[in-house]
Formats: sequence, structure tokens, C-alpha cells
Amino acid sequence: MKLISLILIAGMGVHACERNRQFHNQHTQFKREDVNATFPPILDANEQILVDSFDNTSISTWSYYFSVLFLICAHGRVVAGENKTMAEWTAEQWAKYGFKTRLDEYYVYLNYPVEQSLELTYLNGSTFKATFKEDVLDEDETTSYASSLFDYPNRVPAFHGYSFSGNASGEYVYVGRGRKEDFEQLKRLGVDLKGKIALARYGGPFRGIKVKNAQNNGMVGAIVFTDPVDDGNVTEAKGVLAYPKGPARNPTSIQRGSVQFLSEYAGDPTTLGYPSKEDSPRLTPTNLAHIPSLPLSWIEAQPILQALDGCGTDGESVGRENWIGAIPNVNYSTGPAPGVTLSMNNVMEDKITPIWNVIGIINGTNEDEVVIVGNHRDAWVVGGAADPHSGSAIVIELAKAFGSLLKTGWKPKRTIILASWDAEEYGLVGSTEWVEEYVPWLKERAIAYLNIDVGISGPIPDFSATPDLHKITTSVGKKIVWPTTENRTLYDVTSDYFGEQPYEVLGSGSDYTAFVHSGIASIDTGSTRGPDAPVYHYHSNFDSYHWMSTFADPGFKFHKAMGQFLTLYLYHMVNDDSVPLDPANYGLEMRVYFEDLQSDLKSINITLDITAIDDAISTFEESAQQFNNLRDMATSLNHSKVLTELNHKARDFSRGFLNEEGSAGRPFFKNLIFAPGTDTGYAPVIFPGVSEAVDAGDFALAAEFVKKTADAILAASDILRPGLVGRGLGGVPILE
Ligand SMILES: *[C@@H]1O[C@H](CO)[C@@H](O)[C@H](O)[C@H]1NC(C)=O
Ligand SMILES: *[C@@H]1O[C@H](CO)[C@@H](O)[C@H](O)[C@H]1NC(C)=O
Ligand SMILES: *[C@@H]1O[C@H](CO)[C@@H](O)[C@H](O)[C@H]1NC(C)=O
Ligand SMILES: *[C@@H]1O[C@H](CO)[C@@H](O)[C@H](O)[C@H]1NC(C)=O
Ligand SMILES: *[C@@H]1O[C@H](CO)[C@@H](O)[C@H](O)[C@H]1NC(C)=O
Ligand SMILES: *[C@@H]1O[C@H](CO)[C@@H](O)[C@H](O)[C@H]1NC(C)=O
Ligand SMILES: *[C@@H]1O[C@H](CO)[C@@H](O)[C@H](O)[C@H]1NC(C)=O
Ligand SMILES: *[C@@H]1O[C@H](CO)[C@@H](O)[C@H](O)[C@H]1NC(C)=O
Ligand SMILES: *[C@@H]1O[C@H](CO)[C@@H](O)[C@H](O)[C@H]1NC(C)=O
Ligand SMILES: *[C@@H]1O[C@H](CO)[C@@H](O)[C@H](O)[C@H]1NC(C)=O
Ligand SMILES: CC(=O)N[C@H]1CO[C@H](CO)[C@@H](O)[C@@H]1O
Ligand SMILES: [Zn+2]
Repeated sequence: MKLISLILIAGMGVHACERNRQFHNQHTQFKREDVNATFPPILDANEQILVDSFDNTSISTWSYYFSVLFLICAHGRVVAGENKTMAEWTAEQWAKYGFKTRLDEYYVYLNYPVEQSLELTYLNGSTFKATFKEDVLDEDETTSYASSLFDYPNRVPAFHGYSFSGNASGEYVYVGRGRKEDFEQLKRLGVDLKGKIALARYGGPFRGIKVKNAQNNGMVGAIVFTDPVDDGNVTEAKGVLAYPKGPARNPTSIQRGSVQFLSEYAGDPTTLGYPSKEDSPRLTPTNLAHIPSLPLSWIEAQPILQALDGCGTDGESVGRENWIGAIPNVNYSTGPAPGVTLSMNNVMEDKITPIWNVIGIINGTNEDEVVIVGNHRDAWVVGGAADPHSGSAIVIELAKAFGSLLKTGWKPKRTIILASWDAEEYGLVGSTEWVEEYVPWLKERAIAYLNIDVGISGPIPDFSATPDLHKITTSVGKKIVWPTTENRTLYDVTSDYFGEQPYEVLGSGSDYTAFVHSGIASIDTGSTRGPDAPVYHYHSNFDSYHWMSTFADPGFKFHKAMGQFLTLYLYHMVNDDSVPLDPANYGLEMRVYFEDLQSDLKSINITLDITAIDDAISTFEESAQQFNNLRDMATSLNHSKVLTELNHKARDFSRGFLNEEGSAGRPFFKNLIFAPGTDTGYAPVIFPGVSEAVDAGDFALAAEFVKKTADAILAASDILRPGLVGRGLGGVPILE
């Protein structure tokens, strides 16, 4: 009983910091070919100053500094909470260009790896022991800093953040991508899961969800391995050379990452709902696993999978989508193989430790209007040239561009805040604690949050955003020259690949999450690989400066174009008389979501009265129409007082979508229009209160959430509808 199109099944190569691609809106708001478009795009004087300030060599220098040089100066790796020096350095760069900077410190729970091991014992008593080591490459200087704790002081071992310390041993079962339905299918096939270790492949749900599902099925440990099936045709099996010789995946690459139960709560697990100060009271975490887990490369997963072949049900006969991967000579059988066992050990050190968000501010003339640009700074590895330092490098270059514009005497109308978040990787910790501290202030002032995390990991621009930001995303995208093919803008390339309405719904997996669930318009900017581009070694030592400058973005031209995009975006957000938010598009989008909900309920023969949502959307559409009419008039009359009122309505209306108790037992996820799916972690569900209750078979709860969702849409509609200043609309406008 699944709401197929609402529960967005995650696609290939999906990771935190990467984006999902499954939800296809049916409506077309934008014309792809602008017959009157000139090329190159025509920019005004300020836009030209900003765009011209961008320099690929300068971005390359920032990238090198973040992902290589820090190390060589022995400043150390930048796993969350490590290295205040890099935070201070980032603040110094922003300050050079006119930002007033500070470090916001929080004391959060994190854990760090001490000892990890995994051994396979065959029936005949011989063993295979995993090394958990990625290749040290002559070509790639930072890989040697990461191979062994004892050889090199800065290595970051292969481990899972927030994983459970403990041992597990016994027979094991291959569980596909570890979705709930994968486990259901195994039980239907008669596979005994209790007391066994789960062997899951990466892809699909957030890795913490895989571990949670294993735990909920009585399993005692989890191994999560990378599978080249997510690399499409760029594989050694298809004749492509592996990194560092070519663009295919290095077989030893390991995906580190957090195993927090992200779809339950983000942020510090010991301070749910309030900021982590040094003396804050601490809760016992409820969203962390109590079975150990470890990540593994495909080359080391291969013998472990092979030992299952011939036992249980073979992969073809399991009948689950995305079950069979592409590791050579493996049949992806379920197992268990009687008497063949794994023994795993995971020792982590728990700490309450300081983390540092860098904050940089340029005051605008309107104190009650603020736009925030954020990117995280912590990485799982030495390097992190894509995740997060393509974003880190771009944000410094953005600060530099605004510095150039400030020198001309320009001042922003709205306040600009830059943020370099710490501890994103463990569970969006830095950004969530910051939002929890400043949420009343943010709800009064925040116009939008612009996130950049993996700014560049491939050649295709890729955005997820709240509906009110789609229009500006398109209009700014049409101003940027994208360097893949001749005479194409960033918007052209995005829509060539993703279609005419190319923007995804925000789920979770990066620092926009706390903002979206505070009712703040948000966009996640970045790029993706596409089918033919070099494989991105996500959360691996091979996400390095060498890989970036040799394979992903030689010449840093994509960095430059993406940075120009984010810069012009921010410029219009803080500069335009009429704030470039488009509330009416929420009406169009919600209409599509509603129709999907309706047809899905029908297809599974559920009778649930959802007309209240339908009616609420209609009311919202009317408010948005009135809002647009008045905004057009105020714009043509240049009536600044009315424009200010309307700007505030555009800023505030989406706060109405919040429900303080959250949806269906998830108080963190307050937004009733979209939230990450409980069983996906990354990918969004639409009208989460309703659709998750239907999935759980709880129709009384679903009916309750129909009302709550409708009320939330009406609350947004009330905030948006022109009040006093709008009287007289329909006839001659009365504008005081
Ligand atoms: C293109 O420009 C012409 C002449 O200015 C105008 O009539 C037409 O509406 C424009 N077309 C589009 C699609 O904007
Ligand atoms: C034990 O069994 C494994 C798997 O069948 C095999 O690869 C290995 O060679 C065997 N070892 C010995 C010593 O027979
Ligand atoms: C891989 O190549 C085949 C044959 O050229 C093609 O049909 C298929 O779509 C490709 N797959 C991907 C993911 O690009
Ligand atoms: C794996 O599948 C292939 C093709 O069906 C088959 O020839 C082979 O025997 C299988 N291997 C095992 C160990 O079951
Ligand atoms: C866990 O496993 C490790 C390595 O096999 C071993 O050294 C340690 O004693 C074990 N701990 C417990 C509590 O069994
Ligand atoms: C910005 O404005 C705030 C509040 O008015 C003030 O406290 C702060 O000092 C100003 N910052 C700068 C950099 O001017
Ligand atoms: C791209 O635009 C330039 C300048 O307008 C023009 O000279 C060139 O022919 C165009 N190239 C293509 C492939 O359209
Ligand atoms: C910057 O771009 C120019 C022109 O494409 C290129 O020659 C140069 O090597 C690039 N700089 C870096 C550091 O990649
Ligand atoms: C829904 O009901 C129709 C007609 O009664 C039936 O044909 C169909 O199989 C049912 N679908 C499901 C998913 O139960
Ligand atoms: C609109 O009015 C403001 C002052 O209220 C003025 O600064 C601005 O130049 C005017 N814009 C236009 C397009 O007339
Ligand atoms: C300032 C600071 O925190 N420096 C630390 C950076 O990381 C290295 C190694 O991890 C530490 O030794 C430094 O103290
Ligand atoms: Zn990231």
C-alpha cells in the first residue's frame, strides 16, 4: 500500500549532498526556448561587476587551500569539530571583502573512530579480513594522508559517524538497499533475519535508515557497501579505466557517512529542539542505532557477497527493484550461507565537543529583511574537494565579488549573512543548532536561505527549491553562460537534462533542512554527474583536489559558472525593490501534489476525504492572485510603502505551512507540504502528514492530517492575502 508518486523512490547515485531525481511535475510554467534571448545574456552594470569578479584561478586557489594546503601546513583534517584554524581562516577571507565575521560555537555530541574490523570465516575455517584501506596514489597527494592512523597522523579511517560501539558476529544476509520493503520481501521468502548481520548496498535511502531497518528486524550489525551499479556505464566492467588512470570508480573507494536516523531528527541528538550550549541539558539520544555498522568498498564486499551465492534465494528470483548490483561475479543471493560467518567490531570515542559556525554579515538598509547563504566546512576525509569545498571555494569567491560591488558605493537593501557550517556530515548539526538558537529572529526576518554543498561534482546544474524560488532560479539561470556546450545558459543545460520544470522538491541531506522546517524559502544549489561524466567518489579519499582538477572540473570552469549563478541570485534577493519570491507558484505546485495524492489514493482504493485540501489550495490561489495584482500595480507606480508590505508578506506566508507538532510523530519536520520520507531520509514526500499516515494504514490519523494540512495552507493564504493596503482591488487601487 504505497503512494507511489508521493513516496519518491530514490534514484541512482543518491547521497546526502547529492540530489534525488524521481518526482516529475506535470505542469509547465516556463518556456524552455526563449525566442528573443540574446547570447551571451545581457547583464546590467552591477551584474557585470559581480560576474566579472569571478576568476577560475582564484577559485582553484581557494579549493587547493581547503582541500590540500591546510594539511601540508599540518593544520589537520576537518572532520566535524576538528580544526578551529580553518574556521578562523574562512572568517579572515570573508572579512577581507567587507564582511563582519564571528564564530558561533556550540557544544555537541559527536563520536570519532578508534578501531574498526571485519572478518569473514568460511566453512573450511579460512578467513578473509577487510583492510578498510583506500589506495594510496602517487598522483594524488592527499590520499597518503588518509591511509593509516599509524602511518600518517591525519588519516580518516573508514567508519560511520554516530555509529554504535560494539561487536557482532554470526551468519549474514544480503538485504538489497535496506528499505523496509526489502526486509518485508526477505521475510516473505522465509529468510531468518534475527541475530544475523545485514549486508546492504549503498543507494536509495539514507544509510542511517538502512541500519535502522536492520535493527528493527532483529539484526545485530550492518555492513554498507558501495556498488558500481550506481556508476552507470562508467565502470571498469565496461572497459573504462579506474581513478587515477581514468574516470571510473577506484575499486577501493569507501563511502563514509553518518548513520543517524535523519528522518526522525536532525541536529545534535542530545539536544533535540534547542541549541547545544556548553551547559545545555543533555538527553539520551533516541535517533541513533544500537547495533554497530561499517562502510565497505566494493572490492572488499565482493568475497563476502560471493560466499552467499548458491544460498537462500538468488538475486534474480528475489523480485525486488534495485536488488542486483554490478559487482563482477556476484549473484546477489540473499543467504544466509550456513556456517559462513562475519565478525565485526566497531569502537567509537564519544565526545561533547565544540564546533564552529563561521558567520559573516553585511547589514542591509532594511534591518528586518535577511538573506542567508550557507555551505558546510567539515568533511569526512582529507580533501573533500567536491563535498564540501567546491561550495566553500565558491562562497569565498562570492564574498570577493560582493567586495568589488561594495567598493562602487553599492549597498544591499537586505542584510546578507554568510555561514560556513560545521558538523553537517554527522546530521546537519551546525546549521540545526544555529537555527534552533535564532529561530524567533529568523522567522521575523529571513527572506530566503541559499544552500551550496556539493557545488560541483559533475557537469549538470541541479537544484531543489521551495516553489516560491523557481522563478528566480530560472531567470538567474538564463543570465549565466554554462561552459559545456556553445551558447547555452545554465538554465538551458538544466532543462535539457531535467525537463522544462527542472526543480526538485526539497527532502533532506543538507543544511537547508532546518530552514525549510522553519517555513523559510530555501534552495539547494549544486551539480550532478549525469550518465557519462567521471564517477564522483562521494565521501571517499578520492574526492580530492587532484580528482577535481583532473577529471570533474579541469580549469574550474564549472565552479566559476556556479559561483556566478549563486552570486547573481543573492544579488537579486538583496537588491530588487520587489523581493524576487513568487508565492503564486506554491499554488500551482500544490495543485499538482494534490492531483497526485488524489490519483494515488484512487489507485490503491482508499477512500479518504481530501476535499479540505482542495478547497484550501483554491483559497490560496485566490490570495496569490490578489497579491500578484497588487504587486504589479505597486511596481508600476513604484509605491515603496506598499512594496515593503508585500515584500514582508512574501517573506512570511510560508511560515503558515508549519505545524508545531510536526507530522506524524516527527516534531522536527514541521512543514506540512514536504518533508523527507520516514523510510528514505533523503527523498521527499508530499503532504507528509497525510501520505505517511495512509502508508501506515492509520486512516483516522490521515483524516486528522488532512485537516491540519488544509489549515496550514489557509494560514499561509491569510498571511499572503493583501490586507488593508489591498482594499479596493478589482477597481481602482487604493494605495494610501
Ligand atoms: C519577442 O519579441 C517580439 C518583439 O519585441 C515580441 O512581440 C514577442 O512577444 C517576443 N516573444 C517572446 C516569446 O517573448
Ligand atoms: C576455503 O573456502 C573458500 C571458499 O570456498 C575458498 O576460497 C578457499 O580457498 C578455501 N580454503 C582452503 C584452505 O581450502
Ligand atoms: C549504457 O549504455 C547503453 C548502451 O549504449 C545505453 O543503452 C544505456 O542507456 C546506458 N546507460 C546509462 C545509465 O547511461
Ligand atoms: C550465478 O549465476 C550464473 C548465471 O545464472 C550461474 O551460472 C552461476 O552458477 C551462479 N553462481 C552461483 C554461485 O550460484
Ligand atoms: C570485539 O572484537 C575485538 C576484535 O575482534 C576484540 O578485540 C574485542 O575484545 C571484542 N570485544 C568484546 C566486548 O567482545
Ligand atoms: C548591523 O546592524 C546591527 C543592528 O542594527 C548592529 O548591531 C551591527 O553592529 C551592524 N553591523 C555592521 C557590520 O554594521
Ligand atoms: C554562438 O554565439 C556567437 C555570438 O553570438 C555566434 O557567433 C556563434 O555562431 C554561436 N554559435 C553557435 C554554435 O550557435
Ligand atoms: C583558468 O582558465 C584558463 C582559461 O580557460 C585556463 O588557461 C587556466 O588554466 C585555468 N586556471 C586553472 C587554475 O585551472
Ligand atoms: C481497486 O478496485 C478495483 C475495482 O474494484 C479493482 O479492480 C482493483 O484491483 C483494486 N486495486 C487494488 C490496488 O486493490
Ligand atoms: C522607486 O522609488 C524609489 C524611492 O522610493 C527610488 O529610489 C527609485 O529610483 C524608484 N524607482 C524607479 C524605477 O522609479
Ligand atoms: C587549531 C586546531 O584545532 N588544530 C588542530 C587541527 O588538527 C590537528 C590534528 O588533527 C590537531 O593536532 C590540531 O590541534
Ligand atoms: Zn556535504
